[in-house]
Amino acid sequence: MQIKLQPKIDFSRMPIANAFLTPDQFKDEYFFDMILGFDPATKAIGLVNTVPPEKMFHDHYAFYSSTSKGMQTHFAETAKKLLPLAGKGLVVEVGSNDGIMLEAWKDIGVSVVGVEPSANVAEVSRGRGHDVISKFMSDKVVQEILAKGKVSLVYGANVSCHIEGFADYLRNVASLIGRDGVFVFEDPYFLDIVEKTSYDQIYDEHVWYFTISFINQMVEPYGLQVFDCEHIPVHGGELRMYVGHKDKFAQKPAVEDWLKKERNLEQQIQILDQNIKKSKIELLNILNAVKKDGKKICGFGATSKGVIVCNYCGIGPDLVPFITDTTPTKQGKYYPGVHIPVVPQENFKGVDYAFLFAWNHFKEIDEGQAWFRKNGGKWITHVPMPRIME
Ligand code: DWN
Repeated sequence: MQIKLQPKIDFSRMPIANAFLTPDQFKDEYFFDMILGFDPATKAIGLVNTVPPEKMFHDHYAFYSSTSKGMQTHFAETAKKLLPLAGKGLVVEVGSNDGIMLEAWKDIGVSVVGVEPSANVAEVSRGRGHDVISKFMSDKVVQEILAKGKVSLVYGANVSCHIEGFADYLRNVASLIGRDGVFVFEDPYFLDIVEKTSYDQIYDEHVWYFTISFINQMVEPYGLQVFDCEHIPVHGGELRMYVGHKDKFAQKPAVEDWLKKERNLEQQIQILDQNIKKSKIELLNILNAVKKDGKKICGFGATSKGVIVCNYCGIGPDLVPFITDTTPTKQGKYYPGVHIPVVPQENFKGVDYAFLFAWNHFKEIDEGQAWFRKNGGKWITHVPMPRIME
């Protein structure tokens, strides 16, 4: 199925969100024109210009999934929930990163093979004893997996939306699950992005912004459909979709309920565009007022998302002098595009305000840093609207 994206929201020049830099790399930094597009025929919402996958996913990928305790709990619960679908077959986890979910499968005795093209994070999971194929998904990888056994479940968390060749990927998934298996995936849901003006979910790695309407069109040629779905709160709101063969898996009522909400997608994109522009003005008003008052501020969590906020709004070290993060490979480096220094979380002290670039982990962060608010510190967020949190 041919996807023809019409340009809708122009973010202008953006860097690679996970390409943390050393100063000698500033002059050769890679940028692309980031434009969100829509295809009325397939209902696809995605990036008009994309970055070659090899530039984003390689042997020094910066994001390690296990950096959040909350996500460890989420994956442990998810594995238990999906256990009946795994049955006695083989589970395939696409985008297994450092093995956060592979651990959860192992804990409940499920045989699983991971597929992870970023070699450094794949190596971490191999070190924990997991079977991981460190390649991009392909026809060859499908054969390699099927040689290991019959696949009952293909699972992917925050990976399917990263795959530019989505039609080929679905063909591979369809070959893996056959008529009996199920494909379950969870990615940021487009309607959550609209509702929360969480435009920072839009970046190079996220090529697609999923709706059931789009997925149904894409899987239809294989006799598949979204037969169930559920809204989950992680990463700012995701829709977990269950895809299986129409003859085997009857559609549950939840699917129709969500499909109703997906009407007028083009109009929802227009609303998002207007709200993003308002959000930028309001956020800059807050940050400029903090600066004018001579207050101390830092960023908390050097997320991919924050790279978009900073680059889109023009927030550099003059407004946010440093960002703290627990990931050793990000520390001592500079934030893509705007070159704000990233430092270990131990440096999170002595500030009056902290801008939550990792707003999706707020509960975990606020509990872990309870002393901050007790001592008069205040969090700043831009989701769902820019504000100083009371
Ligand atoms: O889809 C993707 C998601 C799942 O992960 C990828 N495209 C890339 C990545 O996106 P992100 O960088 O926006 O993810 P997170 O999970 O919001 O990143 C959190 C960052 O904050 C990590 O660098 C770790 C850091 N952190 C911290 O410094 N202190 C996190 C917590 C909870 C903390 O207490």
